[in-house]
Amino acid sequence: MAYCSCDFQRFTPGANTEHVLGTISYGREQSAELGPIPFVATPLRPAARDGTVFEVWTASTPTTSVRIGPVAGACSDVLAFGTITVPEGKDVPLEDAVERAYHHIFDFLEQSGFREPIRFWNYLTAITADEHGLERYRRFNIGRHRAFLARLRQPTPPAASCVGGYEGVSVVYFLAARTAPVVIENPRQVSAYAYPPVYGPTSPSFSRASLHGENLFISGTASIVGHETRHGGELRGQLMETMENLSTLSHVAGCGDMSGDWAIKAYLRDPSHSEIVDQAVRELFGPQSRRLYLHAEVCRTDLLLEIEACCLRGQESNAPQASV
Ligand code: 3EB
Repeated sequence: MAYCSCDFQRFTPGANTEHVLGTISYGREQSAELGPIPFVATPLRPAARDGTVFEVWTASTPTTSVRIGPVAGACSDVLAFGTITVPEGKDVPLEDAVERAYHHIFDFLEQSGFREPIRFWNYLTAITADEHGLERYRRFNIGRHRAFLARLRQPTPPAASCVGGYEGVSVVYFLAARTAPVVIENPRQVSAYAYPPVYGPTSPSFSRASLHGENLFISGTASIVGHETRHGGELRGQLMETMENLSTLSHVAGCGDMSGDWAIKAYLRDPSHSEIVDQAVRELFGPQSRRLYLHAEVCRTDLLLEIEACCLRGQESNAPQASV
């Protein structure tokens, strides 16, 4: 059995919350009945627009809630989940708010003992909007990069997704462990952290995938080959290229037989694309995969979609897996 699972469901976890690491909501604000369980109210909405969906991370062992500063978290034997709202203010440049949020996250990692982040999700409001002469996503990259430079123990950053939402506030949530992940790059793509400066003053700090034990966390993946967008504005072409990138990463990670418990999240600029995208996702990851389609703004305006995937299949091994 894997050390955690990820479910997409219509309701918040009910009476049995003993194993819950965290709940992420698409379409609903904080609800009181969850008590100390970390709850993330995202600025994203389900593509289907017919109510709220919850992403629920559950551990294979009982969890304990931990709050360290502004980070709400929970830990199992081998895994920590945490979340923070990005402290944006009227006169605070986004890079400063992001840098501060990530410093709080590193405080959480150090104090909880789960020192190695293995996967980040970043949901920003107005991601491609201009903020005093620089795009907000580019400001985000500056702030994240500064915090990683100061605090990240791993030689390369772990997997991540970064997309935009339309309502509410910017949030970050993450999974962490006591051992660092093995990071994986895609031979079809330039590493994001080596993108040329045309995409912003600081390149994005993420790896294409993190492998922790036998569990694979594939970053938000789009129709990018080398460092360039392919099939700009064209759905079928972007979908084909994105699936090729996901398939390549799965193979490189040793998960190419596509067995295991897959949880897939797709971010769609146009929510009416969900049926076409679902056909391709089912074909690659199988009809038994868990799938969630969200209405989101992808961080390049010519990209129509971004897809992430988790393959949860292995026990945690206690042996260190990467040099730190
Ligand atoms: C890309 O490949 C598309 O900045 O954390 C995907 C996943 C993307 C994560 C991030 C950005 C991020 O560059 C965008």
